[in-house]
Amino acid sequence: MPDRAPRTSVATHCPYCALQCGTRLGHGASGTVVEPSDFPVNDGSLCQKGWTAPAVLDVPDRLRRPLLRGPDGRLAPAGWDTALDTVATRLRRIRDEHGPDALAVFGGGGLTNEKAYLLGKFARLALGTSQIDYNGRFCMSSAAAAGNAAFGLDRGLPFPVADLGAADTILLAGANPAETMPPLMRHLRKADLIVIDPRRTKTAERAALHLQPVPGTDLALALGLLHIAVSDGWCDKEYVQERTTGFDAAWRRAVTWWPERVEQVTGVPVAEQRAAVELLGEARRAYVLTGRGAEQHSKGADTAAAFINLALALGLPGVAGSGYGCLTGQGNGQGGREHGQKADQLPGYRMITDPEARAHVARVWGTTPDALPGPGRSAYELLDALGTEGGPRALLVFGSNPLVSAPHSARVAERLAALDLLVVADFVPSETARTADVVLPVAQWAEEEGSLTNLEGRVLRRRRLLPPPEGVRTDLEVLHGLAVRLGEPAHRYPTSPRQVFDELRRASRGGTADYSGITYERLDAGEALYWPCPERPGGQPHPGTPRLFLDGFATPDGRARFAEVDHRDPAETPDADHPLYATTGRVLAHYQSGAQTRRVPELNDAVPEPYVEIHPDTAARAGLREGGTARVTSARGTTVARVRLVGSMRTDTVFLPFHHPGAGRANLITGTALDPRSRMPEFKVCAVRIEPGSDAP
Ligand SMILES: Nc1nc2c(c(=O)[nH]1)N[C@H]1C(S)=C(S)[C@@H](COP(=O)(O)OP(=O)(O)OC[C@H]3O[C@@H](n4cnc5c(=O)[nH]c(N)nc54)[C@H](O)[C@@H]3O)O[C@H]1N2
Ligand SMILES: Nc1nc2c(c(=O)[nH]1)N[C@H]1C(S)=C(S)[C@@H](COP(=O)(O)OP(=O)(O)OC[C@H]3O[C@@H](n4cnc5c(=O)[nH]c(N)nc54)[C@H](O)[C@@H]3O)O[C@H]1N2
Ligand code: SF4
Ligand SMILES: [Mo]
Repeated sequence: MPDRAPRTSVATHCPYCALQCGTRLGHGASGTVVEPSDFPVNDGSLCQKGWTAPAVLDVPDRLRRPLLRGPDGRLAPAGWDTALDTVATRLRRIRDEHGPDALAVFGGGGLTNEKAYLLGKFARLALGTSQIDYNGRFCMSSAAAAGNAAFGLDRGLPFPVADLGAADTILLAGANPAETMPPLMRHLRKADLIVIDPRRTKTAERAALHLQPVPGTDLALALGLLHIAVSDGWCDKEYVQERTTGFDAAWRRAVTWWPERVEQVTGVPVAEQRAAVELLGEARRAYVLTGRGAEQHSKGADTAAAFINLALALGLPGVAGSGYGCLTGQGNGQGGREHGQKADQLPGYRMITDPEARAHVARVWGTTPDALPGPGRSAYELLDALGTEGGPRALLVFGSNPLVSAPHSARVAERLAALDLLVVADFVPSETARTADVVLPVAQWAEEEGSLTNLEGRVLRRRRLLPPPEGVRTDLEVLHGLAVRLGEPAHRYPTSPRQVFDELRRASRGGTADYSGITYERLDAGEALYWPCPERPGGQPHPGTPRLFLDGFATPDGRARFAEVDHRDPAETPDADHPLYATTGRVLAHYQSGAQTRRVPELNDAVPEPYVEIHPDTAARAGLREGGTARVTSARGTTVARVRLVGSMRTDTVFLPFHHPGAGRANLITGTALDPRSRMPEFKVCAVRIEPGSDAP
């Protein structure tokens, strides 16, 4: 197969975050080498993770053969036929005994568009289950819910990243791009930044104004900023009149959030609230952007909506040079939420409950609408139900490491252990893979073709430099192999990414995220294509849509909707037993559950163990010293971390990165309260106590 021959160099993109920095991969003396390309989002730069990404291709414990857990309880190598036959036989047996919803799938926002699409199809048709969701639920779901409600469509940034470069003011609510997307900072150099973060992050250090609220109080703060914008005359009345609906109802809530009340709840001084609104109001071009700090709450959707309300009152969304956006996180966090691996969705960002959507997708899949299951459980609810009465008894994981990254990890570990069958496809023995009954070794980014959609909604090609190591298959090949063994026709599960993409285009046609006009040929010719990009049979090809909403929003009447939202407390607030807030997040050197970056020596050396940031006074009261060990305990459990004294921390708050496994997992303490609209867990706030520990973390 010529398609499999190694190439000397390829233009592709970084395997990690949603910025999808452009790279060129080639062969060097000691293996694969990477350099940045002049792609507009990274403009010739990469972060430390991007530079070291090739190291993951050759990690010493790379999975190269399927593993089966034997009668002795150990994982042992097996051939592919044996592994896939075993999985298919056990899936059939469980389905015969307990019905199709006893089989479940957990996907990931790092999967290519093709994989996400085929995984959704595999779950609904080959397994016949409604029980599929993915880690994007932990990531983008709150902003997505708010964006869909306000604008009729959810595309993280409805404008290209480079547009930010011309802004006068940018408000970043709960985002730390200086560590999570460093090359993005190049586009933020000109603007005055307003950063809302309980911590003085590297991003906050570069801000004109840093608002440092109590964790979990952004909703009150956003209502307060709207209050000031309207009372102090910064509201764009003409825009509100012509381009929006629902202002009065939203204002009825915000009117009660006068600045002094907001200061009491959030801790942000009135003068700073006013200064923020002035910076935004005076700007000719301004943006409001949200990150996980504002969104990963049991009121994350309402909080994102409150920031959208503020942006609407200032007349920003749908105006060239200004806007609202959310910073999507994972490599394919955008595409991953469009092609049907979410419990309530079908390809094209269609809703699984919509009869027309079901009819369209059933046609493309060569089946009838009643053959398609309905909506399933959301990610945490799915994990929580594993092995329970009426819950799934088998789980297939593609592209996630929930044992480290899901909330309340002790509970998740217990549920995974209660399964009759756990199958994990991965290229490294992640913590979750190590507990599996069957581990399937798959190809990595530089070893396969595909496409991803970055945080701007731009569709990108991932290209193959090398063949996968001997014994390793692609995710598409794995899905094909399982589907056929489950009795599906082989042609329904193509293993060629191009063929899957062509089917995805048809499935997305007419949907919100319409890819039908995008082809590998157009992408390979260097066209910059942002969805929606419908096919125009016979006519000029559609140019794609870099900027959405300029002529109107994607709602039936073309107007954006203000949301009627009000503040509420987090599910947990400090009390006598647990007197501090804990919040969690990321550091530059590690990615997510750390399954990949902990295996790269340079990254692991940068942050080799879990730590907790604590204000020196708070630490002293608890008897903790710099470099010592802290036990951090919530109502769910205890995690162990190295103490870092940070003078700029709030004295009522501690911070833990969530990249480490074992006893140092931050998710041993996080809670399971879910946002009622998005089903997002409250990763960003829980109540804890801290005390000295004896063991090193
Ligand atoms: N280095 C690195 N980069 C990454 C990733 C990674 O794992 N590592 N992951 C990628 C992914 S999937 C994602 S989703 C993005 C996430 O990117 P970000 O949203 O930038 O990342 P986080 O660190 O989770 O959260 C951002 C900030 O929220 C703050 N925060 C905590 N609680 C609150 C609160 O109640 N209110 C407010 N306003 N802020 C709060 C934290 O202090 C933190 O600095 O990063 C992407 N890029
Ligand atoms: N406390 C706390 N917890 C959090 C968060 C937080 O801020 N605080 N953030 C949440 C967020 S935003 C996210 S996105 C999640 C992410 O957390 P996870 O879902 O655990 O994400 P990763 O660590 O990227 O796990 C991806 C796994 O899949 C593998 N993998 C990568 N690419 C592929 C592929 O193409 N195919 C297959 N088969 N495997 C692949 C990797 O090797 C890795 O083992 O964590 C969430 N958890
Ligand atoms: S910012 Fe994101 S995409 Fe760019 S090099 Fe770093 S991890 Fe990769
Ligand atoms: Mo994420």
